[in-house]
Amino acid sequence: MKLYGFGNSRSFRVIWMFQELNVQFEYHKLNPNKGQLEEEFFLKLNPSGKVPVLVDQELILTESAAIITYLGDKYVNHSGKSDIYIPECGTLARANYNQWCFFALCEFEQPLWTMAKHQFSLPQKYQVPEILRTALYEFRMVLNILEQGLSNNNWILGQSFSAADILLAHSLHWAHENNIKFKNKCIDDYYARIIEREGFKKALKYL
Ligand SMILES: N[C@@H](CCC(=O)N[C@@H](CS)C(=O)NCC(=O)O)C(=O)O
Repeated sequence: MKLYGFGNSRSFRVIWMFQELNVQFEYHKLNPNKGQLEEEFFLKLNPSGKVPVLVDQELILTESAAIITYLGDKYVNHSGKSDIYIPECGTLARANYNQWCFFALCEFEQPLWTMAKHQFSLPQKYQVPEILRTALYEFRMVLNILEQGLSNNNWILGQSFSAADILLAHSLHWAHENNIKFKNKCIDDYYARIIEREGFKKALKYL
C-alpha cells in the first residue's frame, strides 16, 4: 500500500491512522516546492495535484476521510493489533461515526482552510485578509459543537478512540500549530489526550 503526502498536510491524518492500526505502508514523500505535485505521474493519480493519495493495487483514493474510513474498514476487524474503534456498517454507532467524519471535513476544518487560503494558498491577488476575522469566529462556533459532541467523554464516540477523532484532532492540531487558542477546558483536555497517543507521536516522526 502506497501513500503520497508531504509534511504537515492532510496526509498526516493517514500516516497517523496507519500508526493506530499498526499497518505497514510505503510512504512517498513529495516536495511541493520542487513541483512534484504537478509532475505527470502524480497528476495521473490525482488530477487536482493534492495529497493525500492512497494506492492499494488498482484502487486510487484521493480524499483523506475516504482513505481513513477505508483503512479502518479494511483492517480493524482482521488485524487484532489495534485498539481503534470502527463501528460496524448499518449500526446506529456507525451512523454517528459517519456524521462526525463528515462534520470534521465539511464544517470543522473549513474555517482553518479559509484562513490558510487567504494567508498563503491562493494567489495573492485573490486573498482577502478581512476574511480571517470571520473564519476565526466560525472556528469558535464549531469548537462549541465539538465540545457538545464530546459531552465530557474522552473521545467523540464515547470512551473509545475512533478514526473520527483522527479527523477532528488533526484540525485541532492544525489550529494549535497556528497559535489559535481553544479557550475551552474540554477541548484543551481532549487535545492533551490526543498528543499523548503513541500513534500520534509516531506519526509526527514522518514530518
Ligand atoms: N479534501 C482533500 C483536500 C486535500 C488538500 O487540500 N491537500 C492539500 C494539502 S493539505 C494539498 O495537497 N495542497 C497542494 C496544493 O494545493 O497545491 C482531503 O481531505 O484529502
